[in-house]
Amino acid sequence: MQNTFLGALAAIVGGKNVLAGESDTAPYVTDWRKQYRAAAECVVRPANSAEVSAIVQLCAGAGVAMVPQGGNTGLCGGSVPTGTRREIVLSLSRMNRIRELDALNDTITVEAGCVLADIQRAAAEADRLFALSLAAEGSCQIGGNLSTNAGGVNVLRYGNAREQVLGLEAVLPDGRVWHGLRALRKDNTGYDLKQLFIGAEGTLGVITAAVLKLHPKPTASATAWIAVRDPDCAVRLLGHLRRYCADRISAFELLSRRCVDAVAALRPAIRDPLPGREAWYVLVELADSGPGFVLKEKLEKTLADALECKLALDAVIAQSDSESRALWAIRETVPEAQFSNVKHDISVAVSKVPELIARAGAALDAIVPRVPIYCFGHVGDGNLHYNVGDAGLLARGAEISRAVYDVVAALGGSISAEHGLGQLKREEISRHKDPLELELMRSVKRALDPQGLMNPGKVI
Ligand code: FAD
Ligand code: 2HG
Ligand code: ZN
Repeated sequence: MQNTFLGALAAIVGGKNVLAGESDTAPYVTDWRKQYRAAAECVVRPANSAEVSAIVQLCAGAGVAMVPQGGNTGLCGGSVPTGTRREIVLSLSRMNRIRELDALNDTITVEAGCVLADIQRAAAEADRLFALSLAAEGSCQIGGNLSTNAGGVNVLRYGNAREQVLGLEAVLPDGRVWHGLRALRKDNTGYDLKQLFIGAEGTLGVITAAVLKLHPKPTASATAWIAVRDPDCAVRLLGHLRRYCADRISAFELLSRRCVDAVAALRPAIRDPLPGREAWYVLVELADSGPGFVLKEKLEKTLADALECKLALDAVIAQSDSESRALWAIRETVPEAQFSNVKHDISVAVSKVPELIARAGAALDAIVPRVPIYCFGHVGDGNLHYNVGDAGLLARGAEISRAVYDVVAALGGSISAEHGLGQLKREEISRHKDPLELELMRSVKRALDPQGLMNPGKVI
């Protein structure tokens, strides 16, 4: 029976694109943090939407569940099987063609398996910017980015993944293909169905292609590394920068001293940009059209004012692209420098970030005194990565997360700002969402996927 099933899959995609041996499937059934691992019947690697459709029809007929997978860089266990039923991994990685770039319409049409960095590169070659950017961009795929509604470092200026999409192509859980690849900026013809699939983490269908927005490519950028006394100063510094630099701010990232130390411990070649040891740092990036020196002068002047009124303690502005890359390398290495701990990807209103940090710290101190906290993230969007302890504390994860999430809830925040729910927060979310909202989500799930075959055990 099983061999017949694998044979039928091989007839669709070719034998070499059905992986069933343990060593072949291992990288696909373990998540990036190595927290989730469960066997799948096989991994299937289709080459186009028609093959995805045929696979989904076959699985629907056989009652086999499907786990869509992109670059497998997700941080909530959404991209790997649960091991609780017959499941296959449906890897989109062979579907990596850029179908079209329309420079006058400022759009790019891509297949789901395109690696994010390849889309950025194609846009840059056409003198455009594709604005989504995150440290995993060398391996995550656009299908995964859309399915998790990824955020990253440019959200405060360009919005998250959801806001980059004009059209979508998706294979529904019964195998039908929805051709929604419209490249329109205005289209009020009923419900915006593409938004259902974006952020659904593969539970409503398989995204196979998308039409994405492009922006003018900035000709100038300026990067600064700034020491601040505390998170309150960081948030007030953001307000100060906004007043003088407005929408030129394309990134505003906060890092605690502990994160910088963790990066230095992992990569001794990475140097501390400033001489002193302060408790908090901000990495800020401005981007604009026009000559680079104008932007740099603007940043210098704004930071000089900030230093004078004690919003900042010290600052350095990158004098070249390589200095800018060196500053960014510190920020982008933080995930690797502390990935085995109790993770929280949380958000509150930007103005409440300092209170969140203070109250969550106090709540944790009461249950695990002096526990190390790795606090960093996209503070320009009110999104913190608030990661606690080390691998030894994972066993107490539920208790620790409860303490953090209670503070988040009291401040009207979210327990998943950008990483999604996956398996990690599937249970926890029912404590936080309005029961009516959960019921509406279940109704949508039942309407699209009555057999419950799309990525079961994730989200709801
Ligand atoms: P996967 O991990 O393969 O899948 C993620 C989810 O999407 C799963 O539920 C999967 O089933 C579903 N899925 C994948 N492809 C499809 C498809 N074609 N159709 C339907 N469902 C699909 N995230 C951020 O938001 N911001 C960050 O700044 C950020 N930085 C990161 C840095 C590092 C070093 C790492 C390891 C991760 C980071 N992440 C970040 C998390 C992760 O990179 C993102 O969630 C990313 O969008 C996942 O893309 P992926 O292709 O790896 O998806
Ligand atoms: C980032 O912003 C990612 O670097 C990863 O979202 C966060 O490691 C983390 O917790
Ligand atoms: Zn992040």
